[in-house]
Amino acid sequence: MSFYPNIPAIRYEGAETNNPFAFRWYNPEEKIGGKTMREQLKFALAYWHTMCAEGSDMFGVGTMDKSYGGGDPMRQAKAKADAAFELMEKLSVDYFCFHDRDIAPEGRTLAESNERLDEIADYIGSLMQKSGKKLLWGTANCFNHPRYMHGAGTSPNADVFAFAAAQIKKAIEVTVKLGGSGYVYWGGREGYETLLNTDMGRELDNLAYLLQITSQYGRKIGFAGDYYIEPKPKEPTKHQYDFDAATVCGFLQKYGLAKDFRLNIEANHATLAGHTFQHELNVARVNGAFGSIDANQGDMLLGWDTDQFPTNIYDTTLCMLEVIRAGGFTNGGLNFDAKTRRASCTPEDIAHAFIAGMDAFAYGLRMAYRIIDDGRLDAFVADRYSSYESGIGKKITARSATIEELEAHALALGEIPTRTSGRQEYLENILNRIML
Ligand code: XUL
Ligand code: CO
Repeated sequence: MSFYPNIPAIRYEGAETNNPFAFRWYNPEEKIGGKTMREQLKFALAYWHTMCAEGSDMFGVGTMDKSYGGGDPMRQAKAKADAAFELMEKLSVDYFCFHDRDIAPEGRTLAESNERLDEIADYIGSLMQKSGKKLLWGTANCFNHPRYMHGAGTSPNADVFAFAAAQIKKAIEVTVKLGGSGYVYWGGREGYETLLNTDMGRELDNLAYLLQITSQYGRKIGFAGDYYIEPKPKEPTKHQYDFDAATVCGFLQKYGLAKDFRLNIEANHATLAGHTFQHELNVARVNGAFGSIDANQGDMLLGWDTDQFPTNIYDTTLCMLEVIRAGGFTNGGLNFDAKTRRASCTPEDIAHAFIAGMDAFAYGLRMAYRIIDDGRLDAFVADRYSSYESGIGKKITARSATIEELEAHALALGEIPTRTSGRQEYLENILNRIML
């Protein structure tokens, strides 16, 4: 039985094709930079958007049917899994990501929720075995239920903290059972609405403790992948502690978590924080914390997380340039944390959305290698810092310059004689010439 009878298997047909159900840039088996595009890009389907979200917003109910034949919630959960695997197969998407509550409905108690989760995880495990699809990462939904309204790890209520720890423990167990290569922590309620009722120091210490005990437990049961924090500055709370990549890197270092945790950078979260996607990836990379990507894009005219499928080829190009410079994905990948618009309400719209996102990243990957092969941007940057390769600059680079020496050097100069151009517009021309 097919859930998507109108979606054919999507194949690469090249840039000239007019077939809307074909890839123009994503050619899974084509080698680029020594690896296939499939290996380079590691696309993943986000269960919560693609399989669960029905298009509701603050002003209206859902517009899409995600009931998979309806009936008993556990029957529905299995049908949803069947549908997910059909979709991944047709779209050539090799990985998926989920929250515990996306794949199995929450029960009346934690014990019942755990039982349901085990049953569905086993079912998904059998589908994985048949299809070869893999789990990129798992996570726990510690933000939807009213018990988490004041936070999970940052709740003022110790019972809630314990509940969150238990829920994460189980989600890590399921991730390990399904061979996941990552586990994500997204602190959707880990922040505050007002400082008038908030002990920020205690909340941050508690949040770190939650990450410490749950991540250590994961190592104990054999999780060898990466833990990720996913920065986001706001929404749903007014202020979230995992504000942006730089904030999270400082937090990880302060609490001794840096060796186990990396960052899952989401494009739309970057722009919400007032940064570019490229900036957040760069911060992660220079801190040795680059891990994985939630691939989407926001709307520059809106101040919230619209989670659109990515189509901006400048962003995908500069993103893939960062990924290549970080050494490529190891345990991470490109998870489409993205949804079709509320009015794009048919299953075919899902196919068009994935094709757009996958082609945009495939194009970005091709362009990133073109930029590297062209070499002009790299050469410009190397030349811009060349004064650090000789004389006093070399001593600064070696950290052997004394303050007295630097002062003597500056006094002898009297003033900096030349004004050197940063040549931004020249470089932007180069970028366009390479891309167009
Ligand atoms: C929310 C968001 C989450 C995380 C996983 O903005 O990005 O879906 O990716 O909890
Ligand atoms: Co995300």
